[in-house]
Amino acid sequence: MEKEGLQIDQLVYDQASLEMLEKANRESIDTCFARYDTQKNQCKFGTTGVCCRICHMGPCRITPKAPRGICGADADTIVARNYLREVVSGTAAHSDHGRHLVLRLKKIAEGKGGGYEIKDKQALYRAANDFHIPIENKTDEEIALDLANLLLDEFTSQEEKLKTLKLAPLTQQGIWKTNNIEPLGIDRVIVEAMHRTHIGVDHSYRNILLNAFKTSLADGWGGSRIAMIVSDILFGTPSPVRSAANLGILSKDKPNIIVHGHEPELSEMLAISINDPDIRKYAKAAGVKGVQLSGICCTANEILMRHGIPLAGSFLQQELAIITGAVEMMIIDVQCCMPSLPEVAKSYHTEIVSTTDIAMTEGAIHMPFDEDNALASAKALLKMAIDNYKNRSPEKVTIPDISSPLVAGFSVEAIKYMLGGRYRASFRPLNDAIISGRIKGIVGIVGCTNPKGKVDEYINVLTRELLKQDMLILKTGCAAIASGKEGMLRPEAALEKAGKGLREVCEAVGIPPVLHMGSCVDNSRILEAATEVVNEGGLGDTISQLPAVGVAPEWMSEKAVAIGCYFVASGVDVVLGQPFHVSGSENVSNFLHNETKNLFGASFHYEADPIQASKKIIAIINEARKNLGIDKNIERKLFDMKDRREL
Ligand code: NFS
Ligand code: SF4
Repeated sequence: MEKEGLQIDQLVYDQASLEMLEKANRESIDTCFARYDTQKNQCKFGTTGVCCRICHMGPCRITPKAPRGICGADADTIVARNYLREVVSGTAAHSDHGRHLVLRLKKIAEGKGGGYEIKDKQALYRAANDFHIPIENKTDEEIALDLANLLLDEFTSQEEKLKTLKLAPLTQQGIWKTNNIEPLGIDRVIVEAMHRTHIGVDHSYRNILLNAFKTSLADGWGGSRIAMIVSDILFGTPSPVRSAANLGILSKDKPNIIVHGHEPELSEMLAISINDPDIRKYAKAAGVKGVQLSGICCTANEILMRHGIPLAGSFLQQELAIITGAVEMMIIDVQCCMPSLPEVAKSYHTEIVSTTDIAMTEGAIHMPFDEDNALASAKALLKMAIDNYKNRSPEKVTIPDISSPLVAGFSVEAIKYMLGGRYRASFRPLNDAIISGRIKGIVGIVGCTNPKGKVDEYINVLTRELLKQDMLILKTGCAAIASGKEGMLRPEAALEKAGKGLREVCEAVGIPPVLHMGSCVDNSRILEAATEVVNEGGLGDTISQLPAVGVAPEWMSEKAVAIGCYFVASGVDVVLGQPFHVSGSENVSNFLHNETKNLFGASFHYEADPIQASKKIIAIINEARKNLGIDKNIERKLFDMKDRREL
C-alpha cells in the first residue's frame, strides 16, 4: 500500500515516474518510495558507522559512554572496518562480472563460444598490444586465448601486482607504489580484506583505509577495466548511436521485454535475438508485430551503447515500469534488482524471470540462462514473453507518453575518432580546448539514484549548472540515464544549455555536451579518458593535476563506494551527494575527506546541495587550472606565431 500523506511530487523529478507513482497510489501498490517512508527513522548507529556485528560477542555499538566494543575495538576501527567491507563487496561485484566475460572469451578461443564470437578484432589487437601479447603469425583465437589466460591470472595472481595498473600514467603508478597500495590478484585482495576485517586482525584505521583504496584499485583498474576490455572484444567497442529514454518507449501494441541487471552476455544475446527470423515468425503467429526490448539499470546502458536499444529507466524505475501494466516480462540477472519485483508484478501479468543461480528471488520464475546455448536460451525467453502478451489487461495499462531522444556510445575510441577523424584520431583537440579555456574542465557524474532525495533532481540540477560553466560532462550508470530522460544527451543540448566555449567545441565536433560512456563498469572508460588526456600532454603528468572532478550525486550501492575510492586513489576529487556511513569516527572522516589529498592528490567531499556542489567543483577545477598555469583565458588568434612557423 502506498502511504497516506506521501507527497508524491517530492519523490521523483521526471513526469513519467510521477505518473506511475500516482498510478501505484491508486492501485495500492507498494514501492520503494513508500518503504523508504516506513524505514525513515534510520538507525543512527548504522548511519554513523559505529555498529559492529563482526563477531558474536557483539553486536557492539559505540557511544560516548561505551567508547569500545567488547573486544576493545574503538569507533575508528569499527567505522574503518565497515567501510572496507563495503569496498570489498563493490569490488567483488564488478570483478565477478569481469571474470564471467573473461571465461567466455576463453571458451570462444577454445572453439566453445556457444554462439558468442570475437566481434571486434581491433579491440582484441588493442588489448593484445596493451598487455604485450605477440600477435604475429597467430590466429585471432590464439591471441584471444593468450589474452584470456593473462586476464584470468589477474584474478588469481598471488605474488604479482596487477598488470592492468600499467595502463595508468607512469607517475600515477609511482603514487600507488609510494603508498604501497598496488593490488595483487583481484581475488587475493578481496580475500585479504575480509581477513583483515575479521575480529582481532587489523585495528589501525589508517592501515584499514589504505587497504580500502588498494582494494578499490583492483576494481577500477582491475575487474571493471577487464570487464570493459572484454565486453568491447566480444560485443563491439561502442560508437555513437541514437535512441531514447524513459517509460514512454514501452510499446502499446507489442510485447514489452525489459532486461534488468548488469551482465551483458544476457542482454547482448537478447538484443541480437529480437531480430531473429524465428522470433519474427513466432510473434506473427501470435498476432503481434514483433517485440519491444528495452532495459533498466546498467545492462540497459550496455545494449544502448552497442545496439541503440532504448532505456526504459534507471534503478528506481524498476518497479514503476511494471506498474505501467504493459510489461510482459522482466528478465533479471545480478545487481540492483529489487527483491520486491515479483510482489509488484503480482498485481499485473508481468513475469519476473531470474536467470542466474547466484541471484534468485522468491516469487520469480527461475530459468538459468545457458551461455553455452545462448541464442536458444534468449529465444526461449522471448517466446515466453510473447505468449504472455495475451494476458495483458488493457484496463490496467497506462504508458506515460514521455520519453526523450538521445545519443550514446562514447567509448574512448569513439571520442578520439570524433575529435580527430580516422587518420588523426587523438585527444589533442580536447587538451587544446581545455588549455585555451573553451572547456574549463571535465566532470564525471556517475552512480545510482536514491530515494533519500528527489530522484534525479541533484543529478540534473548539477549537470545544468556545470554545463553553463563550460564543463564537459562524462556520464555513466543511472546518472547517464537521468540525463537521457532530461534531453541532455542530444547534440542540441549544447546549443541550449552549454556555455559559449563548450558550445563551440560541441558544435565543431558534433557531440552532445554530456557524453554517455556506458554502465558502471565503464567508469573505467573515464579513467581511460583521463589517462589519454595526461598522455596527450600539456596538462600535467598525473591524473590529479587535471582540471577534472568525479561526482556521485545520488549513490546508494557498495559498488559506488568502491568506484569513489578508485577515483580518489587515481587522483580525481570526488564529490558525494550522500555521505558515507563514517561520521562516527572523526579520524576516518578526516582521512577520507582530507588526508587522502596528501597521499593521492585528491579526496572526498560531501555536499548535500547541487548548487553548492557545483561551486565546490568549479573551485577545485579553477585551482587545478591555476596550478597548471592555464587560468587565464587564451584569446584565440586566427593566425598565431605557431601557425606561421608551421607554414
Ligand atoms: Ni552503478 Fe548503482 Fe546499479 Fe548501475 Fe544504477 S544503481 S552503482 S548506476 S544500475 S550499477
Ligand atoms: Fe564487538 Fe569487537 Fe565483536 Fe565487533 S568485533 S562485535 S566490536 S566484540
